[in-house]
Amino acid sequence: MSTRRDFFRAGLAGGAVAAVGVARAAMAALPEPPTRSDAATQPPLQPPTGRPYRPVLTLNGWTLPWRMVDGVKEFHLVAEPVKREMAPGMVANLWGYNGQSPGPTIEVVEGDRVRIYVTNRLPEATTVHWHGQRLPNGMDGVAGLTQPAVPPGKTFVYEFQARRPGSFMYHPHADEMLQMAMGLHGMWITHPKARHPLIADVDRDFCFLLNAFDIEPGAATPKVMTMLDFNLWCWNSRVFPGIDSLNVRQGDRVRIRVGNLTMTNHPIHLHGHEFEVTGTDGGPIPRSARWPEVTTDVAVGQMRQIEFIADEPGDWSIHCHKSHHTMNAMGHSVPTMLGIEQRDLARRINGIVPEFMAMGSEGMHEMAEMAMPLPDNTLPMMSGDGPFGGLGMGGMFSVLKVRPDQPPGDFRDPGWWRHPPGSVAREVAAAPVPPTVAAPTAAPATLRARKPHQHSH
Ligand SMILES: [Cu+2]
Repeated sequence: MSTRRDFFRAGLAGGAVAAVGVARAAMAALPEPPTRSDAATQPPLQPPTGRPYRPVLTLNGWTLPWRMVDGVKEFHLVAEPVKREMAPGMVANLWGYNGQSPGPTIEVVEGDRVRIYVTNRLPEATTVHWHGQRLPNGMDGVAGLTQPAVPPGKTFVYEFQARRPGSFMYHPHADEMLQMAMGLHGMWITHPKARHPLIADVDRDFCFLLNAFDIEPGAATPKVMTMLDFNLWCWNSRVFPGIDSLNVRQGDRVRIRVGNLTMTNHPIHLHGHEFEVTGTDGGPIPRSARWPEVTTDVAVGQMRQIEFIADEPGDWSIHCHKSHHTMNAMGHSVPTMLGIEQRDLARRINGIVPEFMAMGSEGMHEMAEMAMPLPDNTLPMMSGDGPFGGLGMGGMFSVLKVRPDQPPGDFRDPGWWRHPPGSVAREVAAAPVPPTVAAPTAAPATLRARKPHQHSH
């Protein structure tokens, strides 16, 4: 039986958790704000007090502990600058809550009375908006509209009842574009208070936020005026290969809750299984309105909650289906080099720039496998080593690992799937086939006939 004390002790053993007092004397009445600085996925926080529920697992994150005061769950969020490792080899300067971006997940039970202290350690005013909640208007967290903004150095308190079960988010509603571009947000899960006809008991419950940053290769701080052209597509401010795998036991009913706080939509695609969207931030979906999918689009400001039975063993990709969202920071102005013979060009440039490498003549997979010289604090565009070589992925990509022998409740990474003999795609004996060498493309005859002036470029 795990207790809150065990949670803290386990964290301390890992060297990363510390309860930190904010001006201890002045804030004696407030709950201590726990903080974590590392990006390791923490085991689900078994509720030490209050009504029981099956907790969620936040990918590369954690759940915020609380204290009970006269039947009210009290939390303490601290908005502050943080350092976030996005994947090994790159640390970003972000804004977050309690040591991390995203902030810790808040988990409560339908009907709970909650009191959330918010301390602002940022250099500018902020608020917290509780996305999707039914609450008194003055608790909605919109600076100027429903409350004065929380000035730097001050603590405000929000109090309301968690009225309906579901998957929600929290984020600022003050200088929003900048504060969200810096990584200020988190998830909120309200568990049902009793058996709910539309909410299944699941064996594994995962959650993560989609977020995006624009960080120049070699830099560490996001460009905050970017509106659309972000270059790091993240789950919980992590990019592949920094995103932990989702580890389940074969036969488990699995729920994954995905919230989107980027500025574009993300079609999230799961391999090997069909799922149903069972809920949104608007609540559980009636059974008659669910249908099977293998991809679900999560639009801006939406939550999608998917469920499936993990009955196919193996290592199954789960990723955004926009292919440039499964790559890390890159120069968008690189021309297509497919089919362009660069060998002689590279040889001549090497005379001047020894590290120069010609890229992409035969596609870009080669880049996944070669060690390119990169600026400091920059990730390769496509990386990750799998059991069969380079994965050639980055960004919004992870792996659902389904194992017959994964112990119930154990979320540890079981390693790569060992495929049964004869079950992997393999080379067959055939005459060698030379790769197609693209000749400079001639315009089709019809086009040439009609538009003679256009074929000579
Ligand atoms: Cu995407």
